[in-house]
Amino acid sequence: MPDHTAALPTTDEVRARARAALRDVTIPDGDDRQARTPITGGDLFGLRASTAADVDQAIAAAGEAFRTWRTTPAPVRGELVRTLGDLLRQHKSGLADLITVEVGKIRSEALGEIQEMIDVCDFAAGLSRQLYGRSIASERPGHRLTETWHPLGVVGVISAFNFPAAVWSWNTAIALVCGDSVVWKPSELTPLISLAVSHLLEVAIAKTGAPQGVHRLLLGDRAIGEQLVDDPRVALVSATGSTRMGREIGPRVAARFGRTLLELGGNNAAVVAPSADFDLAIPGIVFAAAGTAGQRCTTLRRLIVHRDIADDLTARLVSAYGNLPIGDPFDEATLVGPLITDQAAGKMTAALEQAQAEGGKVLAGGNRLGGAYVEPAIVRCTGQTPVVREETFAPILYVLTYDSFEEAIALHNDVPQGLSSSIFTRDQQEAERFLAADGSDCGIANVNIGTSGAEIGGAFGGEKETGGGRESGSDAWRAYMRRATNTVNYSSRLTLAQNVSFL
Ligand code: UN1
Repeated sequence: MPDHTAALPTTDEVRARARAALRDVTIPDGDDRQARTPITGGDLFGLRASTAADVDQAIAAAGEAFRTWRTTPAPVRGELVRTLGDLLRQHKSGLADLITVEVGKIRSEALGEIQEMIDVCDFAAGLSRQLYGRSIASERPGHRLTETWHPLGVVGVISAFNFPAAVWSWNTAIALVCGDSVVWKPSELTPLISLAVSHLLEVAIAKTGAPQGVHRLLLGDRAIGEQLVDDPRVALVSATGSTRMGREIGPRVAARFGRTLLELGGNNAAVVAPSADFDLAIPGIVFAAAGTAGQRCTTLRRLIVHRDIADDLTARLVSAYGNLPIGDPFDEATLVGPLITDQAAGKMTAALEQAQAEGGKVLAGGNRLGGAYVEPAIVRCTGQTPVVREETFAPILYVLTYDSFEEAIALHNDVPQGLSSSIFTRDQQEAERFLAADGSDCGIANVNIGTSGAEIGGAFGGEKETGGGRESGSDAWRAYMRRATNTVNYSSRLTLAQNVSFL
C-alpha cells in the first residue's frame, strides 16, 4: 500500500487551515480542553468547556424557546432550515476542511458529509409542509377520528466523532421543523466543526427571526451528556455512539419516561454470491471496508463469500488494497487518512492479534504506519470467532466462506448488531430472499452496492444492539413529535364506543 505518511503537513499548517475556515466563528478560549488533529496528533486550540451551570441554562433556554417555536407554523419553521441549507452551500469548502482537520476524512468524503447536511436541510424544508396525520374511519355516526402530530419539546443530541456534522444535521433539521428545540453535545474530539455549524445555525436563526434558544451547543465530556440524559426537561435523547454507551443511556432515560433514539454499533456484512459481478463487488467492497478508514457505523466489516469464488475474490481485493494511498487527507490522491487517535490504531492492532490467535490469516495490510495511520487489513477467518462478532472501529475486513445460501444468511445474522447489510448477486431469487422477512435482519439491506453511504431520503438506523432508532429520511420525523388521537362528535347524540350503554 503506498505509504505517504512521510509527507504530512505540520501542525502549524493544519492549524492555519482550521483558522481560515473558522474566520467568523467565536472560539470559547480556555484551557479546559484542546481541539486536536489526527493528521499530526498535534493540539490546535485551547477551549473552554461548558459547565454544569451552562448545561442547565441551555436546557432552560431551549425549553423557553420551545414555547413559541411549537406554535410557529411548520412551514415558517422550515424557512429556518432552508436558510441553514443555503449557508451550508456557501460554506461547504471551509466546513469540509474542518472535518478533515478534526476527523482526518479525505477531501471527497468531507465534502460528501457537508452535502449530506445540505440534502437533509432540503428534505426537512419540504417536510415542514408534510407533517401529515391520519383520518381514521370512526365506528360512531357523526364522529370524526383523526391523528395530530405535535412538537415534542427539547431534544438532546449526543453525536459521535465520525460524522461530527451530518448526524447533528439529521437530528437538528428534522427536530426544528417538527417544532422542537435542540441542545447538542458533540464528541469531545470534534469541537471546531461543531462550533462552525452551530454558528451558521445562529446566523440562520437571526436572519429568520426564530427564537434564540432553539439551538444550544455544549462542549465538553461525558458529564455533559449525562446531565442531558438525566434531565426531565429533555423529552428525547438522540444518541449516536457505541453499544456500551447506549446500554447506559437507554435505561437511564427510560427510568424517567423520556424517549430515546439510539444509533449504536454496527457489524455490517456483505454476502458475495457465485453470480456476483466483480466489477460492482470489488469497488463496492473496497469503499465500504476501507473508505473513511473503516470509521463509519456502516463500514463493511464482514465479507461472507461463496466458497467457489472466495480465493479469486480475496486475491482481487488484496490487489485493490495494494493501490490505496495512505497519508495526508488533504492530499487529493490520498484514499485512506488517519484513524481518529493513536489509541484507535492500537485497538486495531490488538484486534488483528486476537484474530490471528483465533485462527485468522492476515492477507493484506494491518501494519501501523506511525501515529494514527494504519494499513487497512483483510483477514481470512476460519469462522465467526469472538473478534469477528465485535465492532472494532478500524478498517479490518474479515472474510468468511459459505456453501449454501441458508448458511450465508445464518452467518450474516449471527452477530449482536443489526445496522447495515448487502448482497452482491445477479440471481434475483437470492436478492429477494436477502431482503425478505427471513433474510437480512438489519435496518439497512442493499443489493449490489456496499453497506455504507446511505442517502438521507431513507430512514437510517438498525436493529438489535444497534438500538432500534431511525433518523434522517422517510417517516423518521415521527420520533421527534408526539401523537394525539382526536375524536370529535359533530352529532347531537352521545354515542359510546364498543356499543356500551350507560345512563
Ligand atoms: C455513521 O457512520 O454514523 O450511510 C453515519 C452512511 C452515511 C452515514 C453514516 N450516510 O455511511
